[in-house]
Amino acid sequence: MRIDVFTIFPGLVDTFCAESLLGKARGTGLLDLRLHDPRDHTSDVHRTVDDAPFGGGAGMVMKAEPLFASVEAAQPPRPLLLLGPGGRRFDQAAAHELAELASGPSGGFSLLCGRYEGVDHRVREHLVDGELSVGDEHRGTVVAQHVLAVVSSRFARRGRRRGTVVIGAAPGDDHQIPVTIAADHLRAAGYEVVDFGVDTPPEAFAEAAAGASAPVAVVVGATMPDRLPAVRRVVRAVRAAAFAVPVLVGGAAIGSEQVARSLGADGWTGPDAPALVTSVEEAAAASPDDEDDAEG
Ligand code: B12
Repeated sequence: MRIDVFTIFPGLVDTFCAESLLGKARGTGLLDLRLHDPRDHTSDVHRTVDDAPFGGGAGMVMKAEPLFASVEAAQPPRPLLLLGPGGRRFDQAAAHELAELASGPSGGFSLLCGRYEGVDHRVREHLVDGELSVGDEHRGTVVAQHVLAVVSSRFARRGRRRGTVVIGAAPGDDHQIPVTIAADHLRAAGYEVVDFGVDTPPEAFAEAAAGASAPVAVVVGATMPDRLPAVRRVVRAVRAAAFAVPVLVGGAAIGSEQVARSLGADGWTGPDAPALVTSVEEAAAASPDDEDDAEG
């Protein structure tokens, strides 16, 4: 599938799309991502891409000329969709429709990233084929991620007072926010945390579990139910590498102790981060290697 992105921050998009599933898709040739910087189609020394709105009004909008020239030069697959708050809400149905385009004659689609107060009206009228909005849900995500980054940086790292907990999201799960919150709560409770973040291969969990200083627990998470088989694979890998280490599973996709047990885990972390801390404490207390931790 070819996706062309027109953005004045091609480096940001390229870096983000080099990681995780998108990175793998690019590596295997499934995704042909092409980035275009409208600044390459400016003629002034400052490479200006913004201008006051033609009809007046507050702020600056993106100039029409560099955008038209950039699209003209790239001949991107259509539809070309402007990303803006006034557009159709991007949801699962929209994602499926865009994916369908890959099997159609265009072989993909293109995105034009707005900036400033918006884009010159001629772009909306004559250049793009539609407009998409990432929706209220992800406006909230952006706020949450920024707040979380600040809060996380203030959590004290209290060292090995209570032992190490290994935590991460299962392979194919890219929901970082819950992992970060869960890891921060464990740190605040005095655990040293090996935080693998998202999309963690079973081998990474297994290796950490079997390391020289055995962790008090391994915690595997999933936010999407379709990742449950991947959680099961992680549990198996950890068991095979370090049978005595308790394995707990959690995250929004795992709603009960029963589901956790059906995945082969020793227990469920409960619905939120405070419950996770309690379940790690209980698992560590029940574990035969608990003597060091009891010294606290
Ligand atoms: C933010 C978000 C994203 C962001 C994630 C950004 C980031 N850096 O985290 C992005 C845009 C990447 C994203 C992508 C996708 N998402 Co999304 N996403 C969400 C959203 C809006 C919020 C999730 C969140 O952060 N919740 C807040 C956390 C704090 O709450 P929590 O999960 O309950 O966490 C607590 C517990 O889990 C608990 N816990 C206890 N123990 C443990 C242990 C561990 C290890 C963990 C992790 C947690 C945990 O503690 C946590 C803190 O209290 C939800 C919708 C929603 N409103 O919930 C959809 C949602 C989860 N996403 C969904 C989907 C479908 C996707 C995509 C497939 C969309 C797509 N077509 O590309 C992709 C999948 C990418 C992937 N491979 O994983 C669906 C899942 C549907 C389903 N049931 O399968 C949801 C429900 C949206 C929807 N309504 O359709 N998403």
